[in-house]
Amino acid sequence: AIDFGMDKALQRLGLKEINEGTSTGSIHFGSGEIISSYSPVDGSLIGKVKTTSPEDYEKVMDAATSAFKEWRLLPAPQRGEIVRQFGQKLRELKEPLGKLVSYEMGKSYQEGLGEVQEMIDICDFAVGLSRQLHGLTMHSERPGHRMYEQYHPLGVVGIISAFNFPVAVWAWNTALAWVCGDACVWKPSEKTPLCGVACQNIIAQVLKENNLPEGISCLINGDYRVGELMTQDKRVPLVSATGSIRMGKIVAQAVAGRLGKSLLELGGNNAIIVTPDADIKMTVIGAVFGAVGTAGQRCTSTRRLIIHESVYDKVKNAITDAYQQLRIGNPLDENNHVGPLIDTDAVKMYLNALQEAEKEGGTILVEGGVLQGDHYDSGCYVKPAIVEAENSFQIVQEETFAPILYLLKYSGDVENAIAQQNGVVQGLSSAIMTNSLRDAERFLSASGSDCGIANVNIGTSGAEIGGAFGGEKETGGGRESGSDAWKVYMRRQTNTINYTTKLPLAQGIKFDL
Ligand code: UN1
Repeated sequence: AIDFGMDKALQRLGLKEINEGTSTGSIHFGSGEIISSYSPVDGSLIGKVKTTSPEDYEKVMDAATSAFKEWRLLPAPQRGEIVRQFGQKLRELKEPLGKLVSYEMGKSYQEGLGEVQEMIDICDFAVGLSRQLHGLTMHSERPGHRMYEQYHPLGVVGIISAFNFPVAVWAWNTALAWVCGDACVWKPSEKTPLCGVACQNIIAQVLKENNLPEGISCLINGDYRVGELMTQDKRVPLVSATGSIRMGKIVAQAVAGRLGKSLLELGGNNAIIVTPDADIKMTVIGAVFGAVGTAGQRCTSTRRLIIHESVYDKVKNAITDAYQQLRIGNPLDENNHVGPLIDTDAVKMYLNALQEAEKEGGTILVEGGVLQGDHYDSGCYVKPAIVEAENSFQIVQEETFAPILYLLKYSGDVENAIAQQNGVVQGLSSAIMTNSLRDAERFLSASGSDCGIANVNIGTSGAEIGGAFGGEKETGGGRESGSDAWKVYMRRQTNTINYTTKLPLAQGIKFDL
């Protein structure tokens, strides 16, 4: 076996003790049952993490609430300085952390590094933002009055993240929330708990070096029951959750039940429309990376290709040819394009989806299947598949977190393609491959794509951190990362100040005593 340097990486991330299943005694480590983290790469045990019991959770919340009281008083640019230092540490640890992401989650090492790069980028963004948490000034209708609005820190923010981006999605949320003055409590996926511990170790070090309480960043571990402690907790004004639509509906209802705020980033069913004059080479690269990258486990993965009938065969042949070149195997080996799925449950869902697609009348163009043999011991390696299907198939309407690409056909106008692309319950990412200005603009218009992300001549995945990230409909409506997504992590206050000796009332109301 090739040595990919995992031991050294784990050591650099401070995961040695965890490896032996012991607790470091730090506030974020629980006393509950133990989760063992097995790598989907080779099936071996990477480490064990203790989960957070309800009693541990109380301690974490005490730490977070008292840290918040201190943190919110630090000027925002000074909070930015802490985030800058965190970003610096991430630069130093990019390789080991990227490797751990790859090993614990199964995405390619390049994508693991890319994920850490997203963390670094959002830190830089947050540092700049720390001097730009602007409100507006307005003109009061009353003489001698000044009116403006300001943004204040919100409180303790809960973050629930998914296995597929085990570190970046946390960073999108927490880096912004930190400069906004919030303390954060993070529940990573129970499928990637070591990524959570590694990140906590890094920020804990930065906070310690700056004599700040570790409660500014807390980690809780476990399954949905641990998440529920947060969604039902009035001390958590905002819960940001990434995951399935099913999970999102449960979180949203629990949080709304106590009139808290939730930021939801749920499933996608992303399509690329291919018009008659599309650049076929670009289409193939965009579609293949979108469909098989991260083994189809991004919420922005390309699941559907909606191809004009005039170029259908040409695109179909080019894509099926490209699939023959794909190398599936250990994601730490940079020669491979496609790594494993997260676990054998995911493999079952993948197989089930292929079966359903065939049952509904789909035609398999590129055969799927589970790989067997020496290098595929974990049982999580599957072949990326392509199925000719109809948008109306139940299985096409669903998000299957696996490398299955459905080819759909449209005829006539681009409106017909847009109708298919919008004809699902999800609304995250979308794209059009075209050289027609008219088709591109129609796709982007008010009657075009109904998704939170709409790209022209780019695939559906690989969004940059500078834009707001999220989607409409059952994707949940939340926006994270760039643009003005920071506003959700703060409370807004409108202030009117009277600097006269009279008290005129608004709307010209007379009230003489
Ligand atoms: C996710 O899959 O939850 O657009 C996030 C992308 C990434 C983020 C995906 N930047 O592919």
